Amino acid sequence: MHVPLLLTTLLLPLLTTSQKALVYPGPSFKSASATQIASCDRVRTILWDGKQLLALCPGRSTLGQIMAIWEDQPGSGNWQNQTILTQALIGVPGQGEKAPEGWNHGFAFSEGYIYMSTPSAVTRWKHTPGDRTIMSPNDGQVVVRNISAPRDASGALLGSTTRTLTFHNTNTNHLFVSIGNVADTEHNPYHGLVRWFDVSAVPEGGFEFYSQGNIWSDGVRNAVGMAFDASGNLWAADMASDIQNRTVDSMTLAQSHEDSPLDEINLLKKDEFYGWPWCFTAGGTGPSAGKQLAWNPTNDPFGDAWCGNATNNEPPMATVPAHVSPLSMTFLADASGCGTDSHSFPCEMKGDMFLALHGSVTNEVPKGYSVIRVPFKNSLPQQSSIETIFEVSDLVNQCKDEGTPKAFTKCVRPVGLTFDNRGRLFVGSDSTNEIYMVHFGGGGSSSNAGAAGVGK
Ligand SMILES: *[C@@H]1O[C@H](CO)[C@@H](O)[C@H](O)[C@H]1NC(C)=O
Ligand SMILES: *[C@@H]1O[C@H](CO)[C@@H](O)[C@H](O)[C@H]1NC(C)=O
Ligand SMILES: *[C@@H]1O[C@H](CO)[C@@H](O)[C@H](O)[C@H]1NC(C)=O
Ligand SMILES: *[C@@H]1O[C@H](CO)[C@@H](O)[C@H](O)[C@H]1NC(C)=O
Ligand SMILES: [Ca+2]
Repeated sequence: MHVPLLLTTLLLPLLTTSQKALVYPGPSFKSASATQIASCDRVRTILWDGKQLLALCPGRSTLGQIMAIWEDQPGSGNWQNQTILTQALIGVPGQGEKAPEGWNHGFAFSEGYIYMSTPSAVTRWKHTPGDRTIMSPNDGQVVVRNISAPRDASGALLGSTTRTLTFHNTNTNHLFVSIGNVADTEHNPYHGLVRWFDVSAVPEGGFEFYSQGNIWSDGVRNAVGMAFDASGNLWAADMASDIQNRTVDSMTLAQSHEDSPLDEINLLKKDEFYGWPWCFTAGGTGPSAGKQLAWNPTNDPFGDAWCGNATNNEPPMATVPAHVSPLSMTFLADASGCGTDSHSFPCEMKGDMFLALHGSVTNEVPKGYSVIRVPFKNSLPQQSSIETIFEVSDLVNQCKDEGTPKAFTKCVRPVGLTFDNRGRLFVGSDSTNEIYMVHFGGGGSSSNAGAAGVGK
């Protein structure tokens, strides 16, 4: 089932004299172009509230912020911005006084509230589309509390700490919260799953995550990119384990790590199990490629036969290469305004999934560092038609992190992803603090729209 991602040829950015070169090498495109519209400290998630963009920027040390970004006239290209909420780091009683938490990724808007998550809680603030009034940090209401966020003896958080938030497309009070793993080997009721809450009636002090959250899907190792499609199906991009404790197709752990295990695009069905911590999707080109295998084939009953049986372990609907880290997912929806003008993504892409791949940090040859389109047909992803929309140019020569030899983190690392209502795609890069507008049909250029220089 695994077909390698089709990579586009690298195109160097074409700069006209009126455009400034980007501080970091800009992305290149197959059939789109991009403009930097704002900068925001460690931007992670971007959403469209119906009238403007909102960016969640956790910051690097002290203050997280929510930034509103809008055009003075729709389509003018004259971008404005305003920070509407800031958050100091929060000490969690009994846990996090030493290493306090802040917003780190989860961000959603529904029914008059914006929702943000920390590793331990989900909190909401009232918000009206287009409103840019500065809000008080004290006006937040806790919606979900006591999400299991274990810490080591020094107080540092263990395991996956993002809690992705998304709302059902029609049941707009149904909040879905994804929590990743702590250990790669242990199954427990607190981690590696998606729970949901009806936030039309929030109990005093918020829902207790474990006892008052409804399980939607289990065995999902670390679903950070997560979104509903227009048919009401919940999709999640699951980052597979970095460990590989077995030989696959005669290759040892070290030999197969480059291509295996694959990161997964899963259709999350109610009450289904997705394999963590026992199963993974083999990559590579050998006879096992695309198969569901067990990390430990002698771990009765969770061996290869168990993992390969879809009654026990739902296989992914599509895959992306090993370790690329799909951190954000969005769809070109009816409300996304395809075909509005010559910059819009075309309507033949309506219903398609777009994924931000943050990029690998353990592969010899870096992979990801791009935004891809996953075409959908009859409500299902079409593996063989996956294409790159936006990718870092000259990654290998210019983007290497000297301290971490397998990380290529000095350039753009796509993480936030949303469409507006004019068919334009917006991409946030947490490594460079940049927010890009990607419009279709430009043909391989990128520019800086005069936003403040980026820094690291
Ligand atoms: C906010 O917008 C103004 C006007 O376009 C621009 O000069 C400034 O750099 C922007 N600031 C950020 C943080 O993006
Ligand atoms: C918080 O969750 C843990 C499990 O992670 C549970 O044991 C504990 O009772 C919960 N605490 C409260 C106050 O609900
Ligand atoms: C790895 O394999 C060994 C023996 O084959 C087993 O003891 C261990 O639990 C396995 N680890 C995982 C993560 O499955
Ligand atoms: C798959 O698992 C189910 C449930 O354990 C079992 O009933 C079924 O026979 C299995 N299918 C195969 C092909 O082994
Ligand atoms: Ca799986």
